Amino acid sequence: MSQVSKLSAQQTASILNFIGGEFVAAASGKTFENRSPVDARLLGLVSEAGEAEVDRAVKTARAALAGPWGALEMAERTELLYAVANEINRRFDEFLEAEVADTGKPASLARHIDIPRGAANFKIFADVVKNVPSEFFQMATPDKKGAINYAIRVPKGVIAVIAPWNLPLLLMTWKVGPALACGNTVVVKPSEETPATATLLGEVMNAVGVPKGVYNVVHGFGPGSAGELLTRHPGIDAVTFTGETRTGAAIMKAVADRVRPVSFELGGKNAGVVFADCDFDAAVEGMGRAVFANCGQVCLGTERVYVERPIFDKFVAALKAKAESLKPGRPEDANTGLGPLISAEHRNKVLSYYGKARDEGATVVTGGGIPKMESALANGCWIEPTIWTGLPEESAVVREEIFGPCCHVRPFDTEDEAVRLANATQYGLATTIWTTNLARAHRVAAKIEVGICWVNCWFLRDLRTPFGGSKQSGIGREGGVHSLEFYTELRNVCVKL
Ligand code: NAD
Ligand code: 6OD
Repeated sequence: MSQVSKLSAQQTASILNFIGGEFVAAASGKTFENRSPVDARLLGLVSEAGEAEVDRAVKTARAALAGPWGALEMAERTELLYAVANEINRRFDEFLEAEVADTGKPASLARHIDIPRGAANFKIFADVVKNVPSEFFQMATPDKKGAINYAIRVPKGVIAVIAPWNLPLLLMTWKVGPALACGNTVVVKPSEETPATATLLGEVMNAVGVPKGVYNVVHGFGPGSAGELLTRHPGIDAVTFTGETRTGAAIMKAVADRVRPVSFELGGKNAGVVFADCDFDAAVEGMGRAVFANCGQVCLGTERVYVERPIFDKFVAALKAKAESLKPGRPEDANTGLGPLISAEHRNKVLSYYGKARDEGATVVTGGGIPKMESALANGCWIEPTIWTGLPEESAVVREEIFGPCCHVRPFDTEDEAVRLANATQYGLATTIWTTNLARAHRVAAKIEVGICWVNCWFLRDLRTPFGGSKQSGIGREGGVHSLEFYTELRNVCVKL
């Protein structure tokens, strides 16, 4: 039976840590509940790794580096990664079921984005590492015999991967894929909210013959739990993390004494900029996705929308219609347009911003509360998609990341004003611009302080391009060869002839 699909009748952990190729319960016997955000039903009990399990996972990963994994040729390693991708695709429905159960997101979304990208992340980085050019220089020397000087890439070592809950498999494999392709081993700490697919991936690793200890998973929380234990462990060589900016700050402190490198994909308060010359229907459709997809729980999503004044009223009305067309419901229902938020705690946070918006005098264009659901779903973490206008830019609702299906819409009059408003944030992750004036698109894209600027699209990207955030939205870039900067060390070799 799969490790993740059934809740144990004995109420022992049904989701276990994965260490050295084995599924193991924590020696402490500690577990925590994994509940569905759709109806609060208990999905399983998760074994919470303690110091002993984290230590074992890191040491096992170290041993695998020196052992069978380190001994593989690159071609053998990449073959295994292609096999991992194929096996995820073969077990597509199991991954889909597990991801949808943990997140409550519409199955159609996970079917088109989360699971295919989970598999693709292994294939793309296997392709990348096979095609990296290396530097090579011939040098003159005083004795006229010369030297050759070149750089080789070696794995960084044991990588700690700390993942969030919004796109669990996609974002975890976005880091595990390149880490393994470069010859590292990993210890993954999935979010406590979404432990299933990382665990299922352990079965895949075993099935295709990835050596034991290469991929390890420890479950638990952040502070005082598996997350902090892992980032503080002296045996890790680097930390790659996706999550909130303040968690990134805590992880930086945890690794500071040992001066370990970090790669951070952090929070955002992304702007959408809609010019009057845009393709109106495409802009409404695109901004609708950028604001409401995954119930607003996408780091690249838009919570600040700036619309050129001549089309402001028409745009707000069209976005309102879009929001109101999204029906909340069960993930497997084809008519479901909106899933729940991830947890009751997160819903309380989002609702607190809904309250602040009202208190600060926002015009609530639509939403602002909790939808009425059928009784079986009444305990789920449902929330209404919400649009506000009329708030000052200093408002917490306009400045802080909410991570819910909501946005504030404000008019602008000039291109310069739009750029200034978009840049007025401590974050710098993503922007989406809508215009048919290509010269303007290039001009504005160059001025907006973000890691990625979309023009007339959103969430579209060739995975070989750099991905990451500016300002407080991150440190470093991953994607294609850019991932190699983090997951390998360059070693300079100079040979006197
Ligand atoms: P989070 O920071 O609360 O948690 C992320 C992970 O870090 C979890 O596994 C958590 O257990 C762990 N963690 C928490 N505290 C820790 C600590 N002190 N030490 C070690 N690990 C710790 O983030 P989240 O709520 O899971 O995800 C939502 C956030 O992630 C949002 O801010 C969103 O913008 C951001 N995000 C960013 C990107 C990006 O690419 N920039 C992508 C997805 C999500
Ligand atoms: O597409 C990706 O690779 C990526 N890292 C997406 C991040 C989405 C944030 O929620």
